[in-house]
Amino acid sequence: MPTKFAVFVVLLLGQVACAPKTVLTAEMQPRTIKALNLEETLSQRDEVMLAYALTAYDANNRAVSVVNGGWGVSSVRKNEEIALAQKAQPLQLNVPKNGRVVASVVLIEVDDAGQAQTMLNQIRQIHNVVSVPAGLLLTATEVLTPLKYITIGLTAAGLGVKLVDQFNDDDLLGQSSAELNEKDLVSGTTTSRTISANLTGTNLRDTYAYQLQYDVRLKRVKMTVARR
Ligand SMILES: [Ca+2]
Ligand SMILES: [Ca+2]
Ligand SMILES: [Ca+2]
Repeated sequence: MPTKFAVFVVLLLGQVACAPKTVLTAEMQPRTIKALNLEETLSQRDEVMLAYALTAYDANNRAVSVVNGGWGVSSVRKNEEIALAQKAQPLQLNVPKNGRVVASVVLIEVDDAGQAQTMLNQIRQIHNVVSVPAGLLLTATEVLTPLKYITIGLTAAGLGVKLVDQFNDDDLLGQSSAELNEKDLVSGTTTSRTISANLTGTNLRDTYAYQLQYDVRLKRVKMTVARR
């Protein structure tokens, strides 16, 4: 029937006009944290928090955007494991074509829980993707610690100095980061990694050990972009 055919042609033209575009999306989700050995053995509890970030780089190795997250402050006892999937907000951002993404996380044992909570509330309030200003240029040749990544991310969001002040007062128990490249994509559409980080050390002759797990995912999703 001509009318049905006409409708088909119109729909087809519509499809061509709104050609699906693919977007590379990165996700980060903290999974679990387990206290194997407390930093503050005497009080038998640590007050811990996580600060984490996803940073996207373009094909020219320029950091272009960042999104920040925070969890805590939570009191933990020895051998306690905390499930974070429902508590720690997932991060998501788009990665430029032929780009890559770096996931970074730091674990902090805080001494002033009130002050740390105020900072975490601020981190959670700015839970959106911000662009990285050219002045905060991160190049591939620089050796960057996860803490540096997070500080830069929070600086880009307008919070960095406060965070560094906070870290000077508290104890950085450990840090971890992982990188996913567009080339890692399995069958060209998705790649997912669960990172297990053993965060151990000694502070004032007291040893501590934590186990942190987080997921990092990269996937290509189809997006229909209407053209006018
Ligand atoms: Ca200890
Ligand atoms: Ca401490
Ligand atoms: Ca403490």
